[in-house]
Amino acid sequence: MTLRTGGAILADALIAQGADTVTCVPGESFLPFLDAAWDRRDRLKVLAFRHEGGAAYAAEAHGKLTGRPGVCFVGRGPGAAHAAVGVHTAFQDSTPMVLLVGQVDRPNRGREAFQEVELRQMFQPLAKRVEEINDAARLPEAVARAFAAALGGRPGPVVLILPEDVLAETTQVADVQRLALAFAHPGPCRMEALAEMLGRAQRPLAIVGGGGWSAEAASLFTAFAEAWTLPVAAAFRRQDIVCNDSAAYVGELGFSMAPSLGQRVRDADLILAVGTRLGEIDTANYTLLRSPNPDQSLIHVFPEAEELGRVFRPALAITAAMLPFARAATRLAPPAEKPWSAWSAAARAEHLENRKPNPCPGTLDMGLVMGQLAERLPADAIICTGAGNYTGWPQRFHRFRSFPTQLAPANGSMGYGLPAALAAKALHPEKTVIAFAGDGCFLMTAQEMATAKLHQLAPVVIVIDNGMYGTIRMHQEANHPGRALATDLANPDFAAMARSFGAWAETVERTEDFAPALDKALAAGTLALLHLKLDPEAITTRTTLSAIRDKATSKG
Ligand SMILES: Cc1ncc(C[n+]2csc(CCOP(=O)(O)OP(=O)(O)O)c2C)c(N)n1
Ligand SMILES: [Mg+2]
Repeated sequence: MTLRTGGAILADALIAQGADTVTCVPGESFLPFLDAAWDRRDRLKVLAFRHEGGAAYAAEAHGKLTGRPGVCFVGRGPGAAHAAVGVHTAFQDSTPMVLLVGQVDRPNRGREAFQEVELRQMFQPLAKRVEEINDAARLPEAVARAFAAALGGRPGPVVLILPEDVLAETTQVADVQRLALAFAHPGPCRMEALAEMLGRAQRPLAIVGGGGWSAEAASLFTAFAEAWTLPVAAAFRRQDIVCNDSAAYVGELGFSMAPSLGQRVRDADLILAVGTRLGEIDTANYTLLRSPNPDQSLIHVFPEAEELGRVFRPALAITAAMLPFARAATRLAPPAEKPWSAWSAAARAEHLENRKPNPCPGTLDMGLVMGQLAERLPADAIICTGAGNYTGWPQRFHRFRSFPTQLAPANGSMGYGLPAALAAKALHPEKTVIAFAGDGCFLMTAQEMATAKLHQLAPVVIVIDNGMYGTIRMHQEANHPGRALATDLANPDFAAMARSFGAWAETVERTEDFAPALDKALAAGTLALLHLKLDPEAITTRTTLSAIRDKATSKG
C-alpha cells in the first residue's frame, strides 16, 4: 500500500466503483482531488462546466443514460446551492447520482468559515443519503457506500461532503472493489397472482415509468406486453421504455397526454403499474387514479417496498427491480383468449390518431417541423428537453424507439436540455443528440454552450422562441384572463449569441426553411443551434392562447 492524499484516494475510489467522468465547477476546496485526477486523466475525465446547475444536470443525465451514478463535484456553500437543482432532479427522477461537495477544513468547522453551510442539513430532504467524511482513510468505504445507496432499491442521489483538509491529508488505505448489488426479485406466488388477475381482466392497461430500467429490461417488458396484447402507457417523460412503434405502445401520460388516453386510464378495470410511483403529473393530479383507493384494480410493481401502498392501495404489490420483474413476466404464459384485444387495438388506434398534428397558427408549423425532424433522425437519436409547453412538441410527436433515448426532467426543472445533451455527447459522440429548449428554459443554462466549445461536444439545440414563459402565461389566461404579468420575455438574438460561442446557428421563421436548416445543423460538426420563432398563439400542440383566454372570459 502506498501513501496517497485524500484526493488521490477519492479519485481511485471513484474509478474502483466504475466512474469514468466527473462534471464540475472547480473549487479551491478540492484542489488535491483535481491534482490526483490529472495523474489519472486516462481513466477519469473531468469536465468543467460554467455553472454548477449545468454540471449537476449533466451528471444526472449521465446516470439516466448509463444506469450508473453520474458524478459531479462542486465547492462549498455557493457551489452546493447552485448544484441543488440537479440533486432534486435525480431524486424525483430516481436517477443514480453522486454529488461530491467540498467543505471548509476540519479545524474551522462550525465557525461559519468562508462559504460554510451545514451541508448535511441542506441536502437532507433532497438526497437519498448524505455523509460527511472526516478521515481520508474512510474515503474508499464511503464512496462504495454512496454508489450502493445511489443504485439500490429506488435509485437516487447521494451527497458526500469532503472537508478540504481531508482531501489534503495523506494516509494508507486499501481500495474497495465494486459491489455486485442485490436487487429485489419478484416471488413466484406474486407473479402467479399477477397472471391470474390479468387473465380475469376485461380492460387492462400497463403504465411504465420510474428509474432503474435498462435496454434489456425495457425490451423484455415490451415482449411481455406484446405477448399478452397488453396496452402500455408511458409515465410522464418515460417514453423510451417501450418502443413507440410496438403495437403495445399507446402513448404518454402527463402534460401532453392525449385526452383519449386519460379516459382509457379511467376506464381500465386493471392497472399494472411498473416502476412508476404514479405521480401527480402521471395521474392528472390524482384524478386518473384516485388516492388512496383507486377505482381500478391496481397491481403495483416497484423496486422498494416502502413505496407500495404509500399513496395508492394496490390489490397486488410486488417488490422487484425492473430487470428481474421483466424476466419473470416473460415467463408467464399468456391465455389463448384475450377478451381485451379489441380494447388494446382501440387504444393503439387512438394513439396513432393522436400523432397526427393539428393545424398550428403562424408561419412556422411545429407539427410539420416535427415530421421533418422525424424523417432525419436515426432510431437511436437522443432527445433532451427541459420544462415548458414547448416540450409538448417532442413529447407528442417524437417516436422514441430505443432505450435510453429520452433525457427529460420528470421533476419539470427548466434548463435541463443543453447540459443533458452535453452529457449524452460526451458519452456517445457518434450519436445524434437534440436538445429542445424554450426561450425561457434555454437562458437558464445557455452558458453551457461554452462547455460544448471547450470539450468539443456537438449536439443540435432547437430553441422554440415564443417570447414568453408560455406555460405560466397559459395558466394566467386560463385563471386570470387578460392579466398577464411577469411572463413576457425580452430575448437576445439566439442565433447570434450561439455564433459568439463558436456554434453554427440559424433563425427559422417558416416551415419550409426548417428542413434545409436542420440538414446544415446536423452536418455542422460543432454545436449547432436552430432558433425557431413560434407564434405565441401556438401555446400547446392542441389549442391557442386566444382560445384559452376566450374560454376563461366566457366562464368568468
Ligand atoms: C427551474 C424552474 N423554474 C421555474 C419553473 C416554472 N415554469 C415552468 S414552465 C415555465 C416557462 C417555460 O418557458 P419557456 O422555456 O419559454 O417555454 P414555453 O412554456 O414558453 O414553451 C416556468 C417559468 C420551472 N418549472 N422550473
Ligand atoms: Mg417560451
